Amino acid sequence: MLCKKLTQILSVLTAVLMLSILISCTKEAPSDLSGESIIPMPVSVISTGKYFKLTPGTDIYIREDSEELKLIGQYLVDKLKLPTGYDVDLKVTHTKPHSGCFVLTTDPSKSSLGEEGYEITIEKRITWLTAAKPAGLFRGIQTIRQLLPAKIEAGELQEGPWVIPTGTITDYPGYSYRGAMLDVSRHFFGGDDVKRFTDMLAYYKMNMLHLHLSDDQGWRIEIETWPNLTTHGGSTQVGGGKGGFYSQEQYSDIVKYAKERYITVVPEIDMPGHTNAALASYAELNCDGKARELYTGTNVGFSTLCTTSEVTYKFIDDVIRELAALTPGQYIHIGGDESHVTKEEDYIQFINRVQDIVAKHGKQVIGWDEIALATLKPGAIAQCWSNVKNANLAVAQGAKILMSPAKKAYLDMQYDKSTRLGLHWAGYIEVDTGYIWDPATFVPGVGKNNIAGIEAPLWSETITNMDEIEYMVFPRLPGYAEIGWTPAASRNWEEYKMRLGKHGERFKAMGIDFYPSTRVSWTGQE
Ligand code: TNX
Repeated sequence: MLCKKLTQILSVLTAVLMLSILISCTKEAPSDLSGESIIPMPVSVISTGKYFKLTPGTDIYIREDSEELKLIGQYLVDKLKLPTGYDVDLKVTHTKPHSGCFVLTTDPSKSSLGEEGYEITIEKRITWLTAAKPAGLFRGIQTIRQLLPAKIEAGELQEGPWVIPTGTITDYPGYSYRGAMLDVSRHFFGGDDVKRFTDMLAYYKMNMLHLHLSDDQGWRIEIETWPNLTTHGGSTQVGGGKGGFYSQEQYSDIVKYAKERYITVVPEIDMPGHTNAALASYAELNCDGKARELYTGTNVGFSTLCTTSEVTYKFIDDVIRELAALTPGQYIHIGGDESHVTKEEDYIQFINRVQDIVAKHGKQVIGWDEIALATLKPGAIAQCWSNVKNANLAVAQGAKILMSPAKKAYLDMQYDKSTRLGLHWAGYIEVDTGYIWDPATFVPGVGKNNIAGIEAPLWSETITNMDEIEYMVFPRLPGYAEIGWTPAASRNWEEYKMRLGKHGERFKAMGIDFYPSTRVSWTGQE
C-alpha cells in the first residue's frame, strides 16, 4: 500500500521534473528569429522555428585566403572567444564545416545586396553569412552579435548556453551615408575614446565618423607645414583645460581602426568662421595681421579667416593637402557654418575657392547648409542642420543633402529639463522625439533621392569625458542608425521601443553609461 503511494508520488515528481526541464529548455532556446531585437531592424527576417547552438568546438570558416576576410573572421573570433570561453579558431578552408560553426563567404552573384548588404541563414548545425562585399560580412557580424545573448558583450567569461533561433535574414541599408559626428575641438578626446565611439557606431551598422577637428577653442590635427596650429592652437579647450591634438600618426591609427570596421572618417576643418584657434596660432591669417588670444568660452560666430588675403588660401591648400593624404575616404568637410563676421560676398567667394582646393586634392566637399549660398561643385554635399532654405538651395543646384536637423538629430541636445549635460537651443530631444521623423519628408522639397543619408552630431561644449559622451549618445544613437538603415515603412516607435528596451542589457554588458529614459522599459534593469 505504502509502496504504491510512494510510486505514485515518485511518478508525479518525475513528471513535474520532466516538465520543468522541458520548460527551462524552451526558455534557454529561443526559436523565433523574427522576435529577436535587432537594431537596425533588418529588411527581412524569416523564422524556421529551431535553434543553432555554439559548442566548445565552434570555429569560424572563411572560404578565401585574403587578408581582408581574415581580419573580418578574426573580429568575430575575438567577439566570441572570451565570453564563451570556447577555443574558437579561424579556419581558411573549403572543407565541410562541423556542427556549431559560422561560415563567412563573399559571393559576387549576390550583387543585389549592394556594398553593405548581407544574408544570414541560420540552420540547426551551421550559420551561413554571405555578402557580395566584405563590408556586408562585417555588417552581418553585428547582427550575429545581437542575436546572441547580451552577455556576449561582456569582457569576461560568461555562462552559456549560446543559442540563436534558426531562419534567414536578408538585409541592406536604405541610405549610403549613416554616421555620427564627434566634436573633438571644444573638448579634446584621445584616440582610445574615439575608437570606443567608433565601436559603438559599428555595432549599429553606421558607416561614417565625422570628426570636427578644428574650431575656435582648439585645433586638433597636426599639420606639418603649420606646426603652431597644434602646439599653440591645440593647447587648450572650453573651460581652460589642457586640450590636446592628434599627431598625424595617431590620426592615421584612428582612420585605420575605423576602416577595419568599414567606417569612413570624414575630417572637418571648419572655416572661414569657427577659426579662432588658427587665428591665435598665426598672425598672418588675420586681416589686421594681429594674432588673436586663445579662446576657452562657448560663444560662436565671432571669428573669421581673412578671406581676401592670398596667405589664407596658401594656408588652406597646405592643410587640405596634408589632410587629404591622411584620408582614404572621398570627403573633406569644410564647415562653413555661422560665419557671422564674414561679409556674405566674401563668404561666397571663399567657399567657391575652397571647393576648388578640395577638388584639386582629389576629394569631395561636405559643408554645413550655409555653403549652399555659394556655387556648389558637382558631388558637393550640404549638411542640413538648421536652415531649410539652404537645403532647398542646395537641391536646386543638384547637390545631395546630409540630414542632421538640430531639433531631431543633435546628440548634444538635452533629453529634458533635468539633463545635467548638453544644451537646449534647438529643443529637448527625448529618445522618442529623436526617433520619430523621416529624413525623406522632413524638409519640403527634399526627398529620398536628394538625400545622401543621416548624421547625428555630438557637439562638446558641455561634454568632457567618455562617460558623458556615452550618456548623450545612448540610447539615442541606435535610433539614428535605424532611421538611416531601415525602410521608413518598417519603422514604428511603439515597436522600436520594445527592441531598444532589450538593448539596455547590451549597453550594460558593454559598460556603457546610458540615459535610462522612462519612455522605454529597460529589460534586465533592477
Ligand atoms: C551650432 S551646428 C553649431 C556648433 C555648436 C552647436 C551646439 C553648427 C553647424 N554649428 O558650433 O557647437 O550649435 O549645439
